[in-house]
Amino acid sequence: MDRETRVFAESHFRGLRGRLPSKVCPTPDRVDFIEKPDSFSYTDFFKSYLLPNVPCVFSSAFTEDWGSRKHWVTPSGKPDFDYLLQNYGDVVVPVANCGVQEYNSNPKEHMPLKDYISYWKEFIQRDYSSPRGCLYLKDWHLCRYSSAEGLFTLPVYFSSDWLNEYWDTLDVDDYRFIYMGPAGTWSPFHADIFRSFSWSVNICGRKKWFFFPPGQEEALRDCHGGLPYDVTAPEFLDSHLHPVLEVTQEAGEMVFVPSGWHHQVHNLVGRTLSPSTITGSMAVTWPTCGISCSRSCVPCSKKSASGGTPCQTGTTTARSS
Ligand SMILES: O=C(O)CCC(=O)C(=O)O
Ligand SMILES: [Fe+2]
Repeated sequence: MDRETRVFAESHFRGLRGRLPSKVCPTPDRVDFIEKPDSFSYTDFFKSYLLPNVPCVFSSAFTEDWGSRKHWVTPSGKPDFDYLLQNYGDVVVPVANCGVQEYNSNPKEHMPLKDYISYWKEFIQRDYSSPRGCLYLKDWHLCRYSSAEGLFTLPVYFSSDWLNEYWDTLDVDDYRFIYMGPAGTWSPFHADIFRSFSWSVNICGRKKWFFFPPGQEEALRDCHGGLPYDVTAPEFLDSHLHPVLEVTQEAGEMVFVPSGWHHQVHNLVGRTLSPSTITGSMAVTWPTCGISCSRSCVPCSKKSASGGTPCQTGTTTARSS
């Protein structure tokens, strides 16, 4: 955290005198798109997105120098299977079957990356279908077992990452994941682990994100209190009952997922390949911000659940996509 942000944060939290903010959490009706790295500082991010706990999308200019965007992608914007095979072919990766629901997730198996890429090629040849189902390589801890030198650069906005710093110190685990899969692969409705913030860069392809502000998930529970598995089912995507923020993420773009926001993610274009790193902060102010925001959003969701006026209606996008 730089000095300007620290001074701002200290004064902000001193002003709260240990209380949670009483103001209702502002739920945005659109997701901001940040175009230029040069004119967007850490303080800008802290004040406009991290502290209010709202999502935003960074343009591909923010990840222009990433080695993965150069080496993992062919000149025509597709995953470079040859490069991936040469460098990681024998690495064993976790693979989920998107076509099978197991509680609110999917069953997982493990296989060498070369087997997954064979499946993927065959899936494309068979016009995006396979008797093996729709397999999604997810939660691959590439940084833990291989050198990720030069592939990714930690964006300054997420440089305070207490979750990974903690696990790195113990040398037990990490929360830096790679996702890869053909069109049709998707991640069911969830909120990120330990109420952390997260960010996700799309290396190639296109992703569709559905975001629900903290507390809004209460309106989606079934009669047993269970959360949905798939919010794209017709009963959930009625934007009058369940306000949802929809974001289309293009290649190179980076999505900031605030704490406690439930989301569901679909890979749209032929192939998608993206690393996703879950971040937190060493600064004690971060968790405080997340908790206060989610609490104050709860009354909104109760209103919409009972059929009253929702906090916000309609589906919005980062841009005019
Ligand atoms: O890309 C995906 O399938 C899921 C990503 C996600 O949930 C995340 O980055 O938090
Ligand atoms: Fe997530």
